[in-house]
Amino acid sequence: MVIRTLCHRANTIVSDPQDLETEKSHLTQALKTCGYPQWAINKATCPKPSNTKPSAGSPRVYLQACPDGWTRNKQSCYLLVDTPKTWQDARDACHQLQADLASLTTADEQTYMAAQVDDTYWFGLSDIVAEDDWQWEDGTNYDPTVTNWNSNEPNNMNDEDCAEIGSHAWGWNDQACTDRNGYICEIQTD
Ligand SMILES: [Ca+2]
Ligand SMILES: [Ca+2]
Ligand SMILES: [Ca+2]
Repeated sequence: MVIRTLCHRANTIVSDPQDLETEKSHLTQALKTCGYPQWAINKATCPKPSNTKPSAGSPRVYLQACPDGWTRNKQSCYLLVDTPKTWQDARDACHQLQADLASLTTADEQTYMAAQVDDTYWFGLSDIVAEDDWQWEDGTNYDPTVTNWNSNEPNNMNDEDCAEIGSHAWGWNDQACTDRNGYICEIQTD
């Protein structure tokens, strides 16, 4: 920190050589006082004040945190949005956030989300393409033994093709895709 501060000062100094020599000896003395060994002072280089490209091959930093306002469970971040939208508009809204409607594909994920919701939300499951051929938005194969449908659902009453969570018992119901619900977006991390 001391080096950075002093380097910043050094970068901003425009003066004659004698002043610079005097400044250098002051700075060197200040660094010694702070406990920096001489070799560290000699090796210290000041970053250029202008933009400098990161060197090629520098290690990539993986951010483990979810975006602000999102919640994490295992390898996923979730956002519950209360603004009512049709299922397709909700899917588009998640895409705008670089996310997808949530695919609740495991028992753990289904239990987790059941505990999160206190209202009805769309998630990423539909049989829009072909009746009773349920498909997850993230491409996971639909396993009818790993679901959380409420009893007697999905019933396709009056042609319901989109899945909502949070209707009675916090389980799932198939609902008309043109109805308006809040929705759950998911970002998978790794
Ligand atoms: Ca998921
Ligand atoms: Ca259906
Ligand atoms: Ca239904």
